[in-house]
Amino acid sequence: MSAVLILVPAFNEEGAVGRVVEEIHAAMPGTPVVVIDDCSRDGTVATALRAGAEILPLPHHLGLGGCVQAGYKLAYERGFDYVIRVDGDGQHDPNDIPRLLDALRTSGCEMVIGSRFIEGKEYTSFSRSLGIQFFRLVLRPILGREVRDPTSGFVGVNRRALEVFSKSFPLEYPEIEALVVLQRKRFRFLEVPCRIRPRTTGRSSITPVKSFYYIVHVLLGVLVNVLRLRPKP
Ligand SMILES: Nc1nc2c(ncn2[C@@H]2O[C@H](COP(=O)(O)OP(=O)(O)O)[C@@H](O)[C@H]2O)c(=O)[nH]1
Ligand SMILES: [Mg+2]
Repeated sequence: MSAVLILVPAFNEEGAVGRVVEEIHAAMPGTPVVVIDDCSRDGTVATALRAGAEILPLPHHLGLGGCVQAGYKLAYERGFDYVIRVDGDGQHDPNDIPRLLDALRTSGCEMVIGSRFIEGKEYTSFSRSLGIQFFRLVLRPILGREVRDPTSGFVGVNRRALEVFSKSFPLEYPEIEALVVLQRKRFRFLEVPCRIRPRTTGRSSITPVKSFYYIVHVLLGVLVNVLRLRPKP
């Protein structure tokens, strides 16, 4: 039987993380859940512990990418075969985890992405959907195919991707650059329909003001990764 770990990155998510952990336990009984705490200043750690999660406390605030990579390193070192990332803000529905895991196991793809655009209409803010459409266009020629939801953080990886990501993973806003890292390794990904729920507490890291910074930052990251894609002379 292959070993599965659920990783939950969290920064100041005391209002949501307890419920997230409980929902994961209900959907995936017996599967270990690690909440990676990015130096939260609220009761995130106490709430997650009460709900039955293990905590990976970061010694410094790293931002989302560093936070997720710390979790990937832990999972790789502990020998897990599959890892599913579920955000600590309650936007990902843990009932979708078995479907992601199933797709990961049966397809042999290195990564599966929970995509909000494959089925029906989903919750997305206006600025977010503009960003998604922009990055679809940017990524298409690089990946050689369309990715419907390139900013989704609801992703599952197998051990081959875990090995790569535990060594090389984008620091701040990781989702889009991670796809280019995958492409560099000629790894495959698959999108699986998922429900993304609106945030009910806490704050998103991508505010309208930060959107511009996000776009420039991610574009530069993509460019650096594309340059690395080219074969060495
Ligand atoms: N905002 C923020 N979230 C972080 C950070 N480190 C880890 N996270 C967690 O990463 C997840 C995704 O962040 P979020 O801001 O909701 O991104 P969005 O869903 O793409 O708008 C949440 O579970 C956060 O708690 C950080 O430095 N800032
Ligand atoms: Mg979120």
